[in-house]
Amino acid sequence: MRKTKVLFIKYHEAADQQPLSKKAAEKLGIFPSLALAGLAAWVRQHGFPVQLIDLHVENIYPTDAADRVREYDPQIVALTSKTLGWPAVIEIAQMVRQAAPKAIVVVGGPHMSIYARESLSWDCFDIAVVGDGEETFLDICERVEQGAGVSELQDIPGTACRTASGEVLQHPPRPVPKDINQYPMTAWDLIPVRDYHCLTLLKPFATMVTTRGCPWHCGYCSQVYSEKLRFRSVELVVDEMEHLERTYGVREIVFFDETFTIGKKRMKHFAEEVQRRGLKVKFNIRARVDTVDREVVRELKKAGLRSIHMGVEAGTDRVLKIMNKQITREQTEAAFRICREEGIDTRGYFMVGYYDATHDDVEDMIRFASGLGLDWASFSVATALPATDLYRIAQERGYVDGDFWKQYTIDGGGLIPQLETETFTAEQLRAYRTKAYMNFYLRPDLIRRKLSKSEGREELMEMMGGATVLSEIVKAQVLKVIPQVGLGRWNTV
Ligand code: B12
Repeated sequence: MRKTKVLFIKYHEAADQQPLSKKAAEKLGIFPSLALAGLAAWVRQHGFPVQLIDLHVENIYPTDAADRVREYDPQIVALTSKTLGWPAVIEIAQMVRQAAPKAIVVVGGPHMSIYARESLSWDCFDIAVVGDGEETFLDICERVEQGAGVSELQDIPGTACRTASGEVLQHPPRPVPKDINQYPMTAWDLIPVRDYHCLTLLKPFATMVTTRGCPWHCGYCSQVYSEKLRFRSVELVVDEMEHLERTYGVREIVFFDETFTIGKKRMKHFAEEVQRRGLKVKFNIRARVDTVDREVVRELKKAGLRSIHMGVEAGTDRVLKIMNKQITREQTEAAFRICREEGIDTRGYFMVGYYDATHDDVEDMIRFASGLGLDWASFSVATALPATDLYRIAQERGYVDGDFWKQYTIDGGGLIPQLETETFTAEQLRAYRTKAYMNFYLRPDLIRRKLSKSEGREELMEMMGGATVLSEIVKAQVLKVIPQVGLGRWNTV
């Protein structure tokens, strides 16, 4: 075992939703960080002692973990960051600086792939890692093991760092790793698997991502990854499922891949392998409507597929085109019909307020959502996240102030801009979202359908739980105490 101890700390993802009660916040779902637990497994495999603290699952503030940081006395602290979580990540880094002043604080994750340089204006961070983290992070750990201090970590490819004079350097990225099979499975032993929860999942559950990269370019998606798709082998994926079922009694797996259903041959192989090993664990997946194939859905169902989630986004081909979603309304109808006929639970995601959408488009979308035969639907107001086409257009048209997210990174937060356009005020968008939820969930045919299913009563309870959360969110939004951003995506699972 090497002597460099590495501590991974996961931020509280509900930090931007503080007005919600603890009960409601918990209902929205808490998931493990695959980034941190994956990197922990990887450096541990190379001999480094590791520990992981998840502030979210423990539902504690960063300062509540200070004693544990002090006690572990790590040489390296590793943090992950998404744009919306950025203020929460800063708080952790500041706590670490106090509790373990000598530790090198490394931050990675999607936000670093966009604003690494600006992030380092916060001197509680030493190094920002851009893109896939394994090789770069191992490089850092090995150098520290050999005695390097911060000043000797200033030439590492794939990082940004701050020099002694305060200058921020950003080095060229590393080549994107082609083979993701070389990385070990998530360090599940570091994670309190039974403590994670989500309204619609069988407990205990686990999460997995089996691919990296995405070849599509949807206008609202933060393009922080390479477009080159890379797959984990079916054998390794099923090994992990087997491990989760046998070791932790996991009953459901959430495959968080944006499009799980890529490659008919791969899907059939996956379904066969799960059945060959006699696994009982159920799973749910995310897919694009244009990758849904009846034969594949049937095979996946035999293997344990419980539900499928797909982005519908809009009810008109015109808006889908503006979003560059590269699907049609007809493909959407066909995909959900197949899933319904094959007995798979379905969830659709919809967005209101995309630029150049009209009031008629939104009304169309609301009607479309109710007519698709979905079991669940999530509606969100379009948010112009950084590194999206939507953000570029919003800047060009003056819907947001300059480079809002850059300033937010430097300031450590800010009131997330609501995408008011010539067509919609923020208030109208909120009203449409509420209308969409009411129209969808208060339909007698939906309630009847849920009651006719064996899990119907449970589902209605889930819906009631969801309604409580929703009413709190709406209340909070009316009071304007929380940013509009992203809420629709919170109850995605
Ligand atoms: C699973 C997931 C979720 C889960 C989170 C589960 C969890 N606790 O981690 C849920 C559903 C809760 C979620 C919520 C949201 N999500 Co999300 N999510 C994903 C998804 C699909 C997979 C993430 C994942 O686990 N990947 C697998 C791991 C291994 O990859 P990774 O996280 O990128 O980590 C690698 C590198 O980034 C790097 N790295 C990461 N951390 C660190 C740390 C260190 C120290 C180092 C060295 C390297 C490093 O190394 C890792 C291995 O190579 C991604 C898209 C994707 N395909 O990755 C979107 C994604 C991360 N989410 C995104 C968004 C926008 C959101 C929401 C804002 C949605 C919303 N509107 O509410 C919220 C944010 C909540 C919050 N406050 O943080 C964006 C983030 C964009 C951005 N600019 O930050 C993504 C990229 C989707 C997209 N393309 O738009 N999400």
